[in-house]
Amino acid sequence: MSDENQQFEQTLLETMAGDKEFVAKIRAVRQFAYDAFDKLDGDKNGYLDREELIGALVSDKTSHADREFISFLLNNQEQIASAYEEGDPTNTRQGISRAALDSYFRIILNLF
Ligand SMILES: [Ca+2]
Repeated sequence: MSDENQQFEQTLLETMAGDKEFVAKIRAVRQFAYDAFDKLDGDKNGYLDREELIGALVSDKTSHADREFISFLLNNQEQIASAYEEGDPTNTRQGISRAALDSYFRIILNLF
């Protein structure tokens, strides 16, 4: 095997390892979002809006690990919210619904 091929294989392996970690992280975020949904949804309207997520992010009660998950949700809020609109485009403005979480993570995890 040439050096170039070896190099290519090495890069490919590293990329795949990176994907595995990424998938594990995405799964962890999904689990967190499902488990913490009711707690995060302060006004119990069925949507996680920006204020609720930011409130949880800055709360002393939120662990470091959970902050990372919440940051992910905040950074991807619009994408997640628009993954499932229930036929009503105003839903994306209300925040993330459970149905949107379902659709979003199904789409993301199908890519791997
Ligand atoms: Ca809410």
